[in-house]
Amino acid sequence: MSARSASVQAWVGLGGNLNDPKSAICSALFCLNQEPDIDVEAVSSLYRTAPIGITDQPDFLNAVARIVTVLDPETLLRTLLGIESALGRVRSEAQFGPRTIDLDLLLYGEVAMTTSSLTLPHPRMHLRRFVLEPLFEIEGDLTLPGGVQLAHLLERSQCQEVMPEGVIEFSS
Ligand code: PH2
Ligand code: MG
Ligand code: MG
Repeated sequence: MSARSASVQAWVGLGGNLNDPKSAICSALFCLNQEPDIDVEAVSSLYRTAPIGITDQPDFLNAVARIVTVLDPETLLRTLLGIESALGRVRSEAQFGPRTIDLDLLLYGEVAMTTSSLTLPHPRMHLRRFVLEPLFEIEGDLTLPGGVQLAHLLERSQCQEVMPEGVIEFSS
């Protein structure tokens, strides 16, 4: 059995609203794809989105990527946090406050799980149009673990300002 036969598709949310979030998102995608155990398969457009949680902060840029990986979920999460640090993110901000780059593990195959460090699917993704809209762009037919359709979540999500902000130039 080849190592690749154990590979899983996973979806990563990318965002940022300090300094130059577009180039931080591009760098994060490059770093992700450089990882020996991760291939970036698809990347959404970039979206300019109104801040959720703490509203008195700059607009975010957001995107979603589909990756394929042989890493288990916890190792993948640590890898994402490592890339955030390598790109200079300092973790002293408020939970929903401004940040240079944020990489969130949204979905890992069909897995639904909770540990002290990770909940899958991401516990707030179903409410966040800044996640649902770019995810829908690359994965219109997706059904989430538990059987709910992405299209249904998007219809149900509240009105939140999410505007296309151009394409991300990324080739794997
Ligand atoms: N991330 C947050 C809090 N609020 N709002 C938008 N629009 N986009 C984000 O990525 C975001 C947010 C914390 O991770
Ligand atoms: Mg986040
Ligand atoms: Mg995060």
